[in-house]
Amino acid sequence: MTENVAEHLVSLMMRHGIKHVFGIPSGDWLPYMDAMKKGGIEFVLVANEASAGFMATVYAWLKKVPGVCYATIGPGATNLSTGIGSALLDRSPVIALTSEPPASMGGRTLQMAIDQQALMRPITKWTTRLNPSTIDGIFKKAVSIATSELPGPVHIGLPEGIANISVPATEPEFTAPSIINPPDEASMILMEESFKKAKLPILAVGLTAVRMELSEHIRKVAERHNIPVVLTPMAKGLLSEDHPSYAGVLFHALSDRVADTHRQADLVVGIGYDPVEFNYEQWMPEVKLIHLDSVPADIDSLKYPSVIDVIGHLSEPLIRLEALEPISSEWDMKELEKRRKSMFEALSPKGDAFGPLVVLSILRELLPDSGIMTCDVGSHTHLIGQAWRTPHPYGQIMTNGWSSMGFGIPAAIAAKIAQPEREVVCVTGDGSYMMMAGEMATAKRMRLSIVFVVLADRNLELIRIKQERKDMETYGTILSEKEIPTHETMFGVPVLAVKDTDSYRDALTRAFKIDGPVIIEAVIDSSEYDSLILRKHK
Ligand SMILES: Cc1ncc(C[n+]2csc(CCOP(=O)(O)OP(=O)(O)O)c2C)c(N)n1
Ligand SMILES: [Mg+2]
Repeated sequence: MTENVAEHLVSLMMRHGIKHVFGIPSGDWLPYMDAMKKGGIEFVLVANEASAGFMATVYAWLKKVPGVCYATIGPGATNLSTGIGSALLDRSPVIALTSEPPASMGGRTLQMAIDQQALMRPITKWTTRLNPSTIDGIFKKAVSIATSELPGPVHIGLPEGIANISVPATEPEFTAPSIINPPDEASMILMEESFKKAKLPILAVGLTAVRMELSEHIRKVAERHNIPVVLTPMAKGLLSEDHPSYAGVLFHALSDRVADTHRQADLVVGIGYDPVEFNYEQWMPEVKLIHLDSVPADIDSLKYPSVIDVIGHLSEPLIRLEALEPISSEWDMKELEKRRKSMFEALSPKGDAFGPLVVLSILRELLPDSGIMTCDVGSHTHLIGQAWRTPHPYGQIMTNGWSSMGFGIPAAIAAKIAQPEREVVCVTGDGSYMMMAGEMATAKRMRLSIVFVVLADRNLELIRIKQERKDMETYGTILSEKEIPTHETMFGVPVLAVKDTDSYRDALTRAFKIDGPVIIEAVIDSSEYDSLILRKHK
């Protein structure tokens, strides 16, 4: 029995639970799409290949399978590269496929052709070309590299013309994600010894802890020892904002108030703390660090000479910390509660201003706790990072490693595809929206019930504020001098334009009942950002 390369690739993907591939086709890709249609994988046509990379990133997180995206040769591949960057720096196991020139044209001048292997090298963990005679081995290696720590993208170039070559129709083998071993005993003993001596230790929780699903362990360690916990933005959801140990999110709005807690620490315990979001030295007091992660701490060792690396799977070391006698914590948990309350008070809407705070607070009220909110990159992200109550990991989805504008809309589409039973909303800035507006056609075509809230402030606010803080004149950051006229629909998606709180609440209530995507254009007064974001971190 034989089948062709395209069919075999599809059966390999099916064997790994992959049900969707995101991209924009080319002529050479047609046999692969045909095989997907017959084999039960949906090809999701997008408006821009960058979205395909973002979608594969988010799909992988939510489905716990490798995310797959495709782009054609040359410009398709360069567009896709922006999305692949997210898989790399937001740590998602993605298999990126691109069409490449056939081997016979190697080194020749060819329309659309660039060296795609060279293009992909710095933004992937591994890049190769598919060879029909070793297809199973290549796929196995791709899955294994993509899913091992730190997870990330791999690239497989598909030389043009190989799709119809016959290969044996063998039963595809399943490649399980690599097992992460517990840290070595000596490092865990060092960890225990240092932890027992601390009076004011703080837990700093990051992205790896989301992947390793450590919420329960983190909560138990915090409760056992009565100590505060800070989170990176992408670790939101690992500890409830109402928990007595919750001390806030690093880097984002009112970071100076969060610093009032971590400044006092005499020991930092990084739990899955990935500096790709925010380097330790940007916020950490100059004290000892215990770094529990899958890879050693990346930290300035002159400034922070005292680091204990505890490298491996983190369940075991956290169970050990849970089992210790409670330390004599000197943390004033009443003061911590006061700080937490006053921080959330400062992040709640005041008066009748129609700004980002009220937009977020009404959205939080109307979105069920089981829902997912994705966001983009800008001032709004900084506010969301601190203000958005996130009841479970991946309840809020952002890109704080790669931080590419344009992430939010495709992320919402992928979330709805991966978990259709959940309510999905996206909060995006107007600049970010402009980058990915075409994906409204994707959401419409797929009849995805997603509410897209566009914060229309006619500015690249985050950059405008940075400009202002440097005493520079506003220049090159204004998207539109005048209010942009609202259209009733965008690519067939209804647009509800609102300018005040009451009409926003009505529009949102209506939007949640509409079958299919809806855009809410919230024309906001953005002045709230000025006092809340880009504060000191130490
Ligand atoms: C692809 C990309 N280009 C540029 C930037 C730099 N950048 C970060 S935030 C931002 C402004 C975003 O504007 P908008 O989406 O309107 O959000 P706002 O800040 O207004 O809330 C820019 C230009 C980036 N992060 N990614
Ligand atoms: Mg804006």
